[in-house]
Amino acid sequence: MMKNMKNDSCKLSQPCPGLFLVEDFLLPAEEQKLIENLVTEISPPFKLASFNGTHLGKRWGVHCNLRDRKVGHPENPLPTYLTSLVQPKLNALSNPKLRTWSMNEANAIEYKKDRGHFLISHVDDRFLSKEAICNLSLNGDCYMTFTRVKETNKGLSSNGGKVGDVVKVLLKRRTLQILTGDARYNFSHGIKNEDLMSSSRISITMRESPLTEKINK
Ligand SMILES: O=C(O)CCC(=O)C(=O)O
Repeated sequence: MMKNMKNDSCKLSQPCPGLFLVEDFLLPAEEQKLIENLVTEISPPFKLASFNGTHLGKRWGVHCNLRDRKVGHPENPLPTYLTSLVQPKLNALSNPKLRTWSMNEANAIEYKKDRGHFLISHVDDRFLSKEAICNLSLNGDCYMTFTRVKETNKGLSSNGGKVGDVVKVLLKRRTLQILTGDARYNFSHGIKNEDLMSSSRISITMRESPLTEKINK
């Protein structure tokens, strides 16, 4: 159980170094509101994506071009259900990495189990997004597989471990994941189709880009 975050009604855990889980981060009614907004809003729509696995996806905020490693102007503004519902709840957690954290980029993914959807194992770009990455699970549970791809850097808190080590993490619906340190930089994360535990699962991943100010000012 981790000690540096307080939240009276949430169950907190750290299944992998640097990965913090906050179960029941959302109330069932808040989860329903987010799902309803995500599936009913016309712009942006969910579209079939194949860049990092096959699934339905949409994104908001600054445009991170992973190929050129550049950050461009926002294409779709961040929706108010993220900026006014989720952002204040994130800043209210006592994790020091989230105290001044402010999302300027987010994407949602819908996985349909019967369509074979999955997420390719990847490490989020270390230059295009700041350290803390926040991720919400909605509508269904799944296992996410974390695989160590690098030894621990000096200064990151870790129990050690070898490249290739695998940690399977149960993500229940309404759980918040906060990826920092080792989990953020030295483990890849992905979701196999067989590890989706319901017919549909939706995730929202929120990031802060450090490069935006230079480009937008
Ligand atoms: O579906 C998830 O929970 C993870 C999504 C993710 O890692 C991403 O969008 O980069």
